[in-house]
Amino acid sequence: MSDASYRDAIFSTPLDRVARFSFDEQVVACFPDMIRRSVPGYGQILGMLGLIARRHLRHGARVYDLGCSLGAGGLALAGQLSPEAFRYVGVDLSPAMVARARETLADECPDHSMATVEADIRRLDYEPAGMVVLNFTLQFLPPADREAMVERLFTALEPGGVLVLSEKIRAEGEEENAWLVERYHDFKRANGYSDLEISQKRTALENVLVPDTLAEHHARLARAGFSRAHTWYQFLNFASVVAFKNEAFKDATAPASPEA
Ligand code: GEK
Repeated sequence: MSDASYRDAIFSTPLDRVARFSFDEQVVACFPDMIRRSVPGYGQILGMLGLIARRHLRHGARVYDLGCSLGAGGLALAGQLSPEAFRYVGVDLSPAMVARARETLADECPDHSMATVEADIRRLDYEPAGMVVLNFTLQFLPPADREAMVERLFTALEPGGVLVLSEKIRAEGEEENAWLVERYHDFKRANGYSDLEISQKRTALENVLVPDTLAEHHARLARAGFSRAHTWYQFLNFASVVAFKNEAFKDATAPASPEA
């Protein structure tokens, strides 16, 4: 990922009216800084994609990265897997994101198969895939669209395919949720965001980012047909789940396939 990214200062001055958050040019320019300072565990989750792929991805299979933004998921995979191991398709609705992702992926991983598509992930015609990455994207779809989205991804996955779903989550209990949100704001403060920035960003995301509980995610995955789903990561109110379609059993003690 290009580090020629600006520091996120979008909400640093008082705004009369805070507009709904959108992934426009202004956000794209500071996105790597914004996501690193705003999403607990972002780098660790990216770092695990290659390890999960090595263990579960059929050699040479297609990997969708939905809501790929600047293609960080693709860069993480290409950094860990050989060019023959997978074919990456990054999809995003924001033209500014896709343009930057396309450029970065071509520059940084010229030997890998790295495609980018500007599209709404709800309406894409999916080809069979061995892995789907939904890193902090489902949370931006209207809640009413999430069930059908997960069902479509289940259908697109090959038997043995794997879905990695990372999301901002809401805790079941009010008290627990309030504690997690407060500590999340502490986390943002510690990463250099002011109280004004935190509160204006919160307003901008109201009704744009609507988090589900982990139980809601697991129930939806089960309804779609995933045979098994594990929450493998949680840091404050951010979590990642891995879900398997008709899993071909793999010996957990065996070394990951060397060719991947
Ligand atoms: C990363 N996964 O760096 N169709 C396609 N894209 C969409 C849609 C949609 N309907 N709705 C939102 N997006 C990335 C981070 S960011 C998360 C993902 C965040 C896109 C939107 O344009 C944005 O690029 C991305 O989903 C969400 O690993 O900013 O918190």
